[in-house]
Amino acid sequence: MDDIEIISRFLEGNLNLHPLALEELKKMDDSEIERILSKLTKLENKNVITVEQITILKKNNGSSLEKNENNVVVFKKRKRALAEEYDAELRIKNELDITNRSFSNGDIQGFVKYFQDRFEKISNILRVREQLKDAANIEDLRRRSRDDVRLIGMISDIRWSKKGHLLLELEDLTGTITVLLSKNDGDLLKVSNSLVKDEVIGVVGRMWNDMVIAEEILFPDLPINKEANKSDVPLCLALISDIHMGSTKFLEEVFTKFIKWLKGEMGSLKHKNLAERIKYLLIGGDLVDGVGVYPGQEKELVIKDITQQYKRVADFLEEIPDYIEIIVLPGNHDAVRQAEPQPAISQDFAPRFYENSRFHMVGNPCRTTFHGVEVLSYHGRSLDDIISTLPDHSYSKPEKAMLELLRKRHLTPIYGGKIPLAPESMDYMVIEDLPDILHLGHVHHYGWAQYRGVTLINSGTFQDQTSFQRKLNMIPTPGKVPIIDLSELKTIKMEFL
Ligand code: D5M
Ligand code: FE
Ligand code: ZN
Repeated sequence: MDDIEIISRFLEGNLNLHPLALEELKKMDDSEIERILSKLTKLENKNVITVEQITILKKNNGSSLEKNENNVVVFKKRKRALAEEYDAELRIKNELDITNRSFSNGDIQGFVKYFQDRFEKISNILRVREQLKDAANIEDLRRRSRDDVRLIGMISDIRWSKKGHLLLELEDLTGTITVLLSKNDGDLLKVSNSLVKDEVIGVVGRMWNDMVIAEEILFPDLPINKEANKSDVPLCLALISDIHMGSTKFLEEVFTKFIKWLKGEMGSLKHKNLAERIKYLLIGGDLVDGVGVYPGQEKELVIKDITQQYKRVADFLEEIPDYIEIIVLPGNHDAVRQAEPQPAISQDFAPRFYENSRFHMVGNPCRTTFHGVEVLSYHGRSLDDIISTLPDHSYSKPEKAMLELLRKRHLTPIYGGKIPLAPESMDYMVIEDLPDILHLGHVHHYGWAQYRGVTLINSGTFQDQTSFQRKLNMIPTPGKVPIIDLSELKTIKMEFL
């Protein structure tokens, strides 16, 4: 409708419009205008209709027109939490979740298939690059007369030659070849700070005897033009991990504050308004401290039975308003197999999580879509390997190590590091489709970064520094909780310590 049509429709109902209200209505389609008009004609007091009144009547903001005690129709501000007004819209990608799908029996055939799948998936990502679209098989390289070559391979060995060159052994499905990064090419050699065994890379170079002299090393990386998805409803997602229930170092007061805030019982008005927009809570593993996870753990436990530990977590989580959906993935302290990918925490250990459909028990890693926003969650054990293997990384900057995972397009690029990997028939750890948010935990340190349209978040912990972490000089950041505004894809850091 144009200005005149809107004004006359409202005049027919004896309603005068403030100019700003008219502006707001002009943005709406006809059916929305008619819907608002039909509500306003019920109003007893028909003063000039303001833009505020129009905003209140917009769809889904929770306010309404109701009759008061004198039977007069008035505006009623919403009393329920905003997130309660909306239906949940989350989709768990079961096809990328190992729960109930594990076929691994750990035999050699399994490992061969697993590595082939890893290689194929990542080389397909690399092949999209202009420079690599004609990359050759390693076996064919030696037969070529041209001396400039392009290849894609998995790194099976990294070593320094006596003369100070960097030598990579690269493997594909047809053979292996040595790639030399010359000590005289300082810029190229910088890449040695981020290369790890078992990752798949692309090489541009030239043949020299039986070797490739590298001119450029290419990571699968992210395209530069990725647009982030956003939700069209004003809901939020809270990300946490590493609660460590049962540990003497579990910070009960801090966790209680967080739950109280979710219930709307704590915080400034601004923070309360934020809390009531939270529709989802995603827990990235290590809900409990577990038992027998490391030698001597019993001395650091207040709850020594794992079922009791889960029972206590459930006591806390069941306090959370019931319109909040809770997604739970396991970590290395949880009661599931250690080999990754890990299936969901089972009903045997955590029965109460299976009694209410608001709990979504998923595997590690897992992919979830919230109102169109894609979240990839992984507990984060491979960060230990990245941080201990590569020179530029530390526990105080987990987002930097997470960036390496994104650039390598793999959640656990180093095979046979600290993490046992199960040779499933496909590699669940490849980052094939790009997420909008990459969420990890495990290192107990808050982290945030943005890279090419992806938000990287480490959700920290609710456990104080353990004696082990003190020995390593690891300083955790308990009680910091990232809240994702799904409509703007912004992160708000809440602190509960
Ligand atoms: O791990 C929390 C962090 O502490 C993570 O970065 C690993 C490190 N950590 C803790 N215990 C050990 C042991 N025993 N060996 C090596 N690294 C460790 P979390 O999974 O919460 O224990
Ligand atoms: Fe942990
Ligand atoms: Zn952990």
